[in-house]
Order: sequence, then structure tokens, then C-alpha cells
Amino acid sequence: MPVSPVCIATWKFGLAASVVGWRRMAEGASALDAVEAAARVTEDDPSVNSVGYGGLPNAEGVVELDAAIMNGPDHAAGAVGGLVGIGNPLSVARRVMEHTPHVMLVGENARRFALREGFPEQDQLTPAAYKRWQEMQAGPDVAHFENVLSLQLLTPDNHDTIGICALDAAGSLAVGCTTSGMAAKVPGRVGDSPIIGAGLYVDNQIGAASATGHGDEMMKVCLSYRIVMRMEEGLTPQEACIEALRYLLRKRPPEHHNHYGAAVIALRADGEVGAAATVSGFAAPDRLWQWAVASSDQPQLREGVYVTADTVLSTLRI
Ligand code: SD4
Repeated sequence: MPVSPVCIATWKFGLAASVVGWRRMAEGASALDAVEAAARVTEDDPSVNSVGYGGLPNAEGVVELDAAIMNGPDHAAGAVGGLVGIGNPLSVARRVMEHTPHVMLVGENARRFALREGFPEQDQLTPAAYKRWQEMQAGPDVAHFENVLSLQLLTPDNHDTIGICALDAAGSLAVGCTTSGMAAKVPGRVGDSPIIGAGLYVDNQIGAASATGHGDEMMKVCLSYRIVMRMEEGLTPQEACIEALRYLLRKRPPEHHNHYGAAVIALRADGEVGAAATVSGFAAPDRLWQWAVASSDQPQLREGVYVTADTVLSTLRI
């Protein structure tokens, strides 16, 4: 039975991406193609300093990209970690999925694979990102890796990933996640975004989920997998997002809670959507958590439901 396409994405900048993804599906494209097309909007936008071209570099000034894509109908998945000097990492991840028997390629070999696949070499470091990175050097000494976490705390604009969930007219789901990861990360660090089950997960019979925020925390609880499994048990996408974040907060020692933020989106196989964010990390007045929904209704940004370990707030009032 034909269904009405839906495309959702993390963050304010996800609106333009989700609209492109939705339009593609309205024209007949698959959810997989929609996710890739949506990702490219953000990956190619140099003003988004946390995804693709224009992303902030690691502690040594090198932009390392992580991305993954997963297809609902056959559970196929592809991912790249620490990709340097190549644009559109989610498209490279799709090639890994479709042209190799493997799921994930990393570092120099991921780069060589992309070149063999015909992706052009392109420095992902923009002058603006380099300038921002230089300004960071004036803060805690990023050359000392023990300071990387505190640097992340001091600069809340230094990380935001786009996660995209899509449902096409044929009822197929797909999910993608693409990021430059934490700014000033330890070189070689791979976050949750390209890890199946952590940054993204989809089951065509149930739904899709994706995460953004402090990957080093979120990947410890397989956050996206948990959301999909909770939906399988009957929770709504909204309830599943809340439950998964509270699980994360329960499992990690409270003294860590102020050190990170986590936010998630979910799309159920019938088109129902939900999202939630932790108060910590995303609670600055100028940094309210927003996510994008594109469907046959007017595309819109929505504010997330916020959770702490003990409370659920329908909106955040500072
Ligand atoms: C990471 N989850 O590399 C990504 C970063 C992110 O909001 O989403 N920040 O850990």
C-alpha cells in the first residue's frame, strides 16, 4: 500500500536537507536515494562546521569525516571512519555497502577506496574552519589530548551531526548519519556516527533512528539500536527516544552528565516521528535542540523534548 513519504533530520540545518530528501521521494525516489541526496546538502554546505566540507578539524588540524548509511528492506549497511581529503562521505559509505562485501572502511584505506570509486580528492578544510581551529588553539592546549574533552565543553558550537531518517512511498525506510565529529578530537578517533546501532539503525518492519551529540558516550549504550528495539516493543517514536536517553543517563555516572549532550530522532514504519535531547550539552539559550520534519505537510523545525535522568520536559525554559 503506498504511503506518504517522510524525511526527518537532526538540527536546524537539517531542514534544508530533509526538504530535499522528501522532495526526491515525492518524485518517486527510494528512501536510500533520499537519504544520500539529503546528506549531500549538508555535507556540501561550508557554513555547517560539523559536517563534510567546512567541518572543524581534529587536534592536528586535519578534517576527518565519519559517515554511514543503512537500508531498511535488506539491512544492508556501509560506513567510513576517519576519511580525509574526500567529500560526501555518506556517498562513499554507500559505495562500501554496494561495492564491497564489508560494512566499514577506515582511514587511508577508506580514502584509497573512494579514489578508486572515482571520488575526487578535495581538501575538506575551509579557511573559516581553519580560522576557528586556530582560535581554539588560544584556549586549552589542544595538543594535549587530555584537554580535548574540556575543549569540547568550552566550545558548544564545535560539534553537530546530521542524522537523516526517510520513509518512501513504497514503505521502505533508510537512515544515514554524516559528520566531521568532535572538533579537536584525537586524530584517528571515530565516534558513534558511522557505527551501526550507535549513530543510526533501521529495521524496515519497525522504524529508523539516528543520534547526534557526544558520540563517545552515546556509543556505549548502542543508542539508535535501543530506540528501534523499544519501538518494536510498542513505544511510540517519542517515547522510545525519551526512554533511550534516560537509559544513557542512568548507565553513565551522574558526574559525567554535564559533560555532554545527546539528541535523537526516530521515524516509525508508519510515518510517526519523535525526538528528544538531554538538557545537558544542548541547554544554552542560543542552542536549543531543534530537528526537522519534511512530509506532505509544511516542512517544519520542531523543538525537542528534553530529558534529564529524573525528569522529562516538554519544552525547555531557561
Ligand atoms: C561524534 N556524534 O562524532 C558525533 C558528533 C555530534 O553533535 O553529533 N555532535 O561524536
